[in-house]
Amino acid sequence: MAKQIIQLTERRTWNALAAHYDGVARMHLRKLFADDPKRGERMTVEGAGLYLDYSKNRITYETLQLLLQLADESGLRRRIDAMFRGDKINITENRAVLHVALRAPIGASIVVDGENVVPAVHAVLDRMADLSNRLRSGEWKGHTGKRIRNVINVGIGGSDLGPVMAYEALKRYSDRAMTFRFVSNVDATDFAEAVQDLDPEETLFIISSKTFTTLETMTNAHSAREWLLATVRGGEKSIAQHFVAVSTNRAEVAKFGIDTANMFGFWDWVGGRYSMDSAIGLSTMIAIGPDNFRSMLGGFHVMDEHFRTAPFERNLPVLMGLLAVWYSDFFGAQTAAVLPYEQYLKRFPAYLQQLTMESNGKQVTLDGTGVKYDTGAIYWGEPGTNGQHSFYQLIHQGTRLIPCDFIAFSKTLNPLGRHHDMLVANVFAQAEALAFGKTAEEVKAEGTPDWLVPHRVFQGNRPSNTILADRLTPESLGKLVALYEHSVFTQGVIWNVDSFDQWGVELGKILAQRIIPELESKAEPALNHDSSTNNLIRRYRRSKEEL
Ligand code: G6Q
Repeated sequence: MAKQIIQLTERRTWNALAAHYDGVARMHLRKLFADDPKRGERMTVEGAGLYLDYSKNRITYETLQLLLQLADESGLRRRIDAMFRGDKINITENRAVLHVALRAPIGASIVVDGENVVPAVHAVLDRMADLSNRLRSGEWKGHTGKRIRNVINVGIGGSDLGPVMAYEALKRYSDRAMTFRFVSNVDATDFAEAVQDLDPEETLFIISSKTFTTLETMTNAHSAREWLLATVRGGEKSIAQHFVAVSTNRAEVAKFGIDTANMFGFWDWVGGRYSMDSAIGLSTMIAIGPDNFRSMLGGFHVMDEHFRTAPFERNLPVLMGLLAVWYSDFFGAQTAAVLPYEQYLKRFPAYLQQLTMESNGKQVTLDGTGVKYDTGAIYWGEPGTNGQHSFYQLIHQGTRLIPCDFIAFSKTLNPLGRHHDMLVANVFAQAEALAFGKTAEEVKAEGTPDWLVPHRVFQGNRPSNTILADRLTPESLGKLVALYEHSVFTQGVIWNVDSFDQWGVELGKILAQRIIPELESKAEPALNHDSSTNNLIRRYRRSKEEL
């Protein structure tokens, strides 16, 4: 990769944006809307079947032009092409970044190290479909001949958050005769609670781990194996009917005792947090069936193509990515809220936390020099309307600026009385209240006593995006996830960071490996940590001995 010599803060457009910001920061959305009665129609874009209204952002048309210019100057087009072409853009791990290949149609060609990877992707999908069909039809039986009714995905991070989110999001499409659970934490409570009401003879574990060496996953996998063998007394033979693996590490899978015929592979060019549409999505496919899974992939692909081909001014992920940069770096916004008004998307914010924060929580550029600007924001959120009765207070009247993404669907999967109109009315009302607020004059005109007026004023001018889709389907979920994947990519390109490594998770893992024997050893260990860590270890050792 060619070295980027010009630092972001030295770019002409960056400095133009900084100067421009001073003016925009003083403008109120009330005025911007009043000055341009068509703003709410103009600052919208429809792409890949999703509608984005970005008019309630603190921008002018000039801001938009400057941000788009910044994207050009930062080489966004070149970097998009490099990703789709299979260039090794994850430079610190020397890997291609090709989650887009996971949803490429069968005839496509994406070449990595001289090989078209698309046929291999489809071969794995076909094997996953075969397993899913056999489980869903009852043909695949447990060791004692009972039908498999429970599927437990054991994995963590990228091998867990996507599957959990997708299962919850697409529950309406799932086989309700089967139970799906997800175990991730090394805290034994996670495993114990997941299996406490299940019959081992009817349970299949999917051990999902790219490396097959992750401490949490392997600890849980071994506990699962003991739990199974305590009931199903078939020894190693029973493992084959109750365990399958999703991994890139064949040797470790075999060592665990899983038949490698029941191993589903993926590749080093699929990052953990970008893997829910690879074999890591096996639990999703078993739950919703292969056809639905393929339509989810279709949705991802439609958004991939939109991102790859749409002009930047009409490109949803590009616009959302640029707006995220605008708030992080010019308004100094520390966080961003994602607020899905769809109960099935309750795990979507948690999924996005990993996607965004593990990708762009970086402090050095691709050249290894320290950044002189803020990178990835803190993402958080809860499904509406619940959040309205808790943290929205701070978004409306607190001192911090929190850009919000509202996500809503025109049609509900559970039509019931007036619920859906009420739900959607709340999304629109929140975005409206945030943008326009309520002035002191308006509050006074309602007869509010003077002393109470300041408490009841809403400043407004709080920005938000509204994303509208038709209905939550496997396809629209794929589009939504891809929208955020590519928005994250756009931000990473502007910030010139490697959005695809995650070195920040390493140190704690290494230190834990050192501390485990110190907690377990019978003899008092010689401790060489700092005084706080030493003291905590001693205290824990003492109290675990007490009755
Ligand atoms: C994601 C990260 C990380 C990873 C987990 C699990 O991008 O790489 O969250 O997914 O650490 O790793 P394994 O799949 O190797 O167990």
